[in-house]
Amino acid sequence: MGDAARARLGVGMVGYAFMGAAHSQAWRTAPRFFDLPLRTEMTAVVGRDAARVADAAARLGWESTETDWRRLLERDDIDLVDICTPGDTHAEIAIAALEAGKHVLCEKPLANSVAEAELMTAAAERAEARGVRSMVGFTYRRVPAIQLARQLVAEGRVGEVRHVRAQYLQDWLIDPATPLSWRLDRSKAGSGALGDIGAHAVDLAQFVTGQALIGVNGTLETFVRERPVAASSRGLTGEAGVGTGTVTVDDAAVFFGRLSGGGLASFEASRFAAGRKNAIRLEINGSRGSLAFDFEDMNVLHYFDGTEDSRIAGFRRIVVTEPDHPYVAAWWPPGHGLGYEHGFTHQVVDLVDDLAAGRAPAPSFADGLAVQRVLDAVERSSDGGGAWTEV
Ligand code: SOE
Repeated sequence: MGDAARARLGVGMVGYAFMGAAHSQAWRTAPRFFDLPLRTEMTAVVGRDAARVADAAARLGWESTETDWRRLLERDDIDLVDICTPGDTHAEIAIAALEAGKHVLCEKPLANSVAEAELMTAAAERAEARGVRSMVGFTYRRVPAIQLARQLVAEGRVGEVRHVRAQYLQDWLIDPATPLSWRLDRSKAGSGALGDIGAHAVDLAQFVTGQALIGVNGTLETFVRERPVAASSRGLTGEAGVGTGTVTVDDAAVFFGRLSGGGLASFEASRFAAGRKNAIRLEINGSRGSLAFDFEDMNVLHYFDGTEDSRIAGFRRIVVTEPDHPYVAAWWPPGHGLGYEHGFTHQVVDLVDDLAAGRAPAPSFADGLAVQRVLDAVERSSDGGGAWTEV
């Protein structure tokens, strides 16, 4: 579609660290590989330090800068606010932006508590009635192999779902000398491995099966309770001048759940799984077959068709890079593969398509709230010695 025919969508992004960089590449790349129905513009990026945000804008491709996110709400050239800040700021920014009539894309987990997530969802529902849209950033939904897995479950190819095994394993905290950062501070991050990566595992399990978790029991653990305070994180958790500070979140979470369809699910979220860098693993075992995925081999989905002749049946390794696989036609020839960043690009594509079509995007804030309720139930269960806890 030609530029003149498309309405403009001015984007203002808050935060420019890891997630800000990932979102920036998505806003830069989406219009170059996909035929977007709106003319997206990277209008402004926000950070508190004027010099550092100016540097980030130049590096990441933003046209202007602000040092206060509230300025985005006053600007007529901003249509959408993209929130890439720690969880403790999500509710305030998202609610204000929606009330100011700006669409919102908010990083996961939606909030640091169920109460905040409820307020955000209520604001999103009020805004929705005025055509102002919102989406929460569970980007792994947009990995082609995950989309295919959901399609296969919906087509009945695994039959009735009996077991879900979901793991999100990293190892970046194994070294006790790794310093404190906001992700280890409950007041900033809400929780640790549970909310940061367990949230993705919960969302994927619910998304792929199309079912909700109705109850859980679980245990959280913090293996390293004191860590050095890096110069850059002084004042964040430890006191300035003090050599170490306290980790106030979980390092690992292990929990079981029951799905609304009656199946059982087990979850592990850990930053202490040596050698596992970003291993999001999902296995679905149904009455007719199974599916297995590991993000460390993200272009592949394994499928076992239990209806096949047992002499030749076995897990089939599907390389999910054919043009008729979700999103793939816009990219490379079969077998050339996609990476971590493509999920963020697909997120922008789907969001812009929904905005142009006047559709409510998914995952919605209500979907983010549903995940938040599961996380909260896991924490309550752990506090209660691992007791069964309804979501
Ligand atoms: C850090 O553990 C982190 O960056 C998460 O916050 C992201 O959501 C995940 O995509 C990768 O790991």
